[in-house]
Amino acid sequence: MASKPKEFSRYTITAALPYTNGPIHIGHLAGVYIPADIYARFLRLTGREVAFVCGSDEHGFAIPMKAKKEGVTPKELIDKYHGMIKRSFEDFGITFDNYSRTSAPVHHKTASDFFHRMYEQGDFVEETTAQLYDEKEQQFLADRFVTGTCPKCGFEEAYGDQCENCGSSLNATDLINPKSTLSGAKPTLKETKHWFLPLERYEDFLKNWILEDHKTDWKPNVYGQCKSWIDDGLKPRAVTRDLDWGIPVPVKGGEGKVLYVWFDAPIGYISSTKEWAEREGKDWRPYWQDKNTKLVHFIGKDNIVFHCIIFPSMLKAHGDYILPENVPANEFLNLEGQKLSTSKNWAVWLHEYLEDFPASQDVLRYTLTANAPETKDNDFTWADFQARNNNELVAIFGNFVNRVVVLSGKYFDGTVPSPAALNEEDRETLDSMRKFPHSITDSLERYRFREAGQELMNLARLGNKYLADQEPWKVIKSDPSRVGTIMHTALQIAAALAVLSEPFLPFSSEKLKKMLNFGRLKPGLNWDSISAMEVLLPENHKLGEPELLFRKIEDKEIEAQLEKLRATRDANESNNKNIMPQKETITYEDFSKMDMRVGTILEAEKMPKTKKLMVLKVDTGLDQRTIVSGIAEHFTPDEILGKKVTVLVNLAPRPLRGVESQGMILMAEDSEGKLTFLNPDQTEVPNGTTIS
Ligand code: B3M
Ligand code: ZN
Repeated sequence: MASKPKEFSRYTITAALPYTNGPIHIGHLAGVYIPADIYARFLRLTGREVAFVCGSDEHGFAIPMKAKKEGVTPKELIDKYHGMIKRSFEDFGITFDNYSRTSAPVHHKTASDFFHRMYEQGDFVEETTAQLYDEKEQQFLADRFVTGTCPKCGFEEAYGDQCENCGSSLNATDLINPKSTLSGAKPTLKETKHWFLPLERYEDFLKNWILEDHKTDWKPNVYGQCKSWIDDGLKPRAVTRDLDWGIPVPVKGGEGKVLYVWFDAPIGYISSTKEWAEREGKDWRPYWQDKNTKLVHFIGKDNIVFHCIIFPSMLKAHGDYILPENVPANEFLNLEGQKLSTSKNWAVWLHEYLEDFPASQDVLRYTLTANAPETKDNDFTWADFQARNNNELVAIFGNFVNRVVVLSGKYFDGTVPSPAALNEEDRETLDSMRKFPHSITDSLERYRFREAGQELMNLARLGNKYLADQEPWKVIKSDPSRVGTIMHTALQIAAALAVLSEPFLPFSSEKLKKMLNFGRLKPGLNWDSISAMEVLLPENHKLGEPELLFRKIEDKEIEAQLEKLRATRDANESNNKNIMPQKETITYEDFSKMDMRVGTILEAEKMPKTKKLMVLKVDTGLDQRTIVSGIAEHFTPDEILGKKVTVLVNLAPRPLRGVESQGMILMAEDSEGKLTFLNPDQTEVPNGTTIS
């Protein structure tokens, strides 16, 4: 049993603010919102004071880009998806105390005041630097407006602010071979002034607060990413952008600039709390400024750096705020072995799920909890979804509850019978039941939701096995009094299930409470009742009507889902046939500057700790040189030894993960991302032969 966690006066639970550039899918639920909701419900059920806040993230480059793609204004886009997302959360029983939005005036004010306070304190460094600029679009390029090769891992579609492959947080000028996502053009550099958060100032604080204080209680995947980020060296981060969509920079010289979306968005948790407190007639400050408040951020792994390094540094700099006690980030969920993708429509959208499986939110909640990517990326398959439903929810949980209520109706006219004389087995079963609140609490307080969900199912297994062993349907003829004891015992387990299932299966828990007529119980039952009270459902308590909690999911329903995904994959494949648009015209002079030679690969080895990079030794005819190439996921070293290749030899050398790469091997990449070498088809062409 883990040591008793520190008791707090109140709990502020936040869940990552979803971008309003699309609907939400099962990956969002699994990664962030179901664990956060389970935790918030559990805290409330155990008598804690909770503020569970979230809202739509409506700024940043992603919004105007998507609006342009959909041919609407950014305002129309955010209104459409804010409503859709809010409804999906309500449909799935995600019990936010407040779901706000960062376009709300309360947020603009809160974020502006926050920036202003830091500005007045001298927490920013003002700097005029050369930033990437798209001459054609007359637009500065940062964040999603620019992609290029990540300097940390070689991933070639890293964004200007973040590499989704290795999670690194980047400045756009860090990218190698940057390309404007607006026009495809190669950016130029243009001077512009921005305000930077000098993260290096917070290195000692972060090393103490994370690497020492949270060494044991933060999840290894979170701690590890923070540690490597700190070890890599903290650098200033621009907290403003040249963009007209967002919160205007509230200081002199900020005209035409807005707060960086990742500066304002986390402050959205505070704004949402303010909005809620105002509505409830409460003071918001204790939820963010009282050391006896436990602050927990629920996020996905791509948000770790922003929630563990950048936002805490902002909170520390501001000076009035507490810091998160934990940030139990989940890894990513895949779908049928492939990465979930909004742009490729490779997802199970929540609104579509409910059309195909009406009133089955709990089946998805249960499956996504059972398979949550808590420590590593995990895979959602429709086969597993069907198995979890049919073999666990129907065959164990539902079967047990149905037998208890139907048999109590049949043998005892729908009332709780007298327990008569409990035997050893009855007592042992009830003693086991009374341990479940502790074991589930222990898992939840360590953010082990998969473990907690399976423990809940173990309670249903206990009831199911007890009934199967006692066989009341056989004993009823010979010893009805014994059956009374059996059903009385089974009903206590059903009542425990009704209470303990609420965080995980809120809709089924509600139905079960109705079947057991919880409304007539005085006093009502709560989490602690189960181990504290001798009897949960007293003798002669009138039960409600039985109803099925879960139904069997047929193969044809699963086949229909798989068919839908096959159709999506086919559509993507045909779309992907589209050839990349031609880049902007260049002059012969531009081309003639490139010096391409025939070369031969002499040595090849995978670069340790990276997925994509391979270190090659190439004979270019001019010399033998080292070239780092992002081909490790496509070829093995043995496959390419001795291969004739085309080498761009006069590309400026650049460091890739500490190895200097002196040139580039030219490759063709098809729409599936498959690479092939561009090499002379005559092998006797000597190394050093120029290609023009
Ligand atoms: N809007 C969601 C994401 O990166 C981002 C979270 C903000 S939480 C303050 O997918
Ligand atoms: Zn990277």
